[in-house]
Amino acid sequence: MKKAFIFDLDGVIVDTAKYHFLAWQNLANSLGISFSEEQNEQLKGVSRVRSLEKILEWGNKTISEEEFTELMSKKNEEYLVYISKMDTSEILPDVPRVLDYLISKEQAIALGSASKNARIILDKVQLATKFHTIVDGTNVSKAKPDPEVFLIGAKELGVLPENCVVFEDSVAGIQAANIANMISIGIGDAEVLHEADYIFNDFTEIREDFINNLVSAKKV
Ligand code: B16
Ligand code: MG
Repeated sequence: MKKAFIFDLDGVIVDTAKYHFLAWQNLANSLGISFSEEQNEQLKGVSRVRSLEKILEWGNKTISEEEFTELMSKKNEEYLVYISKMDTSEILPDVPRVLDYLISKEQAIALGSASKNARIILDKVQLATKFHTIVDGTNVSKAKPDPEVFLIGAKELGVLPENCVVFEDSVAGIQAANIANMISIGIGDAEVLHEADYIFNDFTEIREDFINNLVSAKKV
């Protein structure tokens, strides 16, 4: 039986949340807005536009449309400086093992990320060739928890949603997978990701027999 396995990027394959944090923090501080790691948590899986809107809301600040666009590119320029220094050492533990096992079992594999920088990051960590299709922030119009990103991935792989498995680190991403009627696997804190069908701290906990069961399982 063939299943599709859809991977989120930030927080699942690599820990780029720390770079988003540094770039958003600099930007927030330049506007006189304080920005904590807890607030950064709330931006996981959230689009760039929505992230800036939230920071401005937290700081009770209104800016012009022009300034908004300028700030968005400024944030991304700084983020790209961090990204440019990434290499394979930044891949989260056991991600390549799970990807290679799925490939050996001839399963379909997609990326389903909100990031417009997903391709650059996958190239930097040399994982781009492991994916049959890459769906990212440049292909979607609706942000997670809307299931659009995962549904496009399933369609491109020619696999029905109920035969798809999604790995996600954000609440919005787990909700998107559930709405899409896909099996949702949370990577991270069990309390935060309690809506997921299964939860693991990281990929080191995902064993081959679990993957074999997923290959024959169906979302109920
Ligand atoms: P960019 P994911 C998301 O990626 C991040 O979690 C989120 O923090 C970020 O704002 C969003 O991508 C957009 O990223 O600014 O690079 O387009 O977790 O969906 O892979
Ligand atoms: Mg993520």
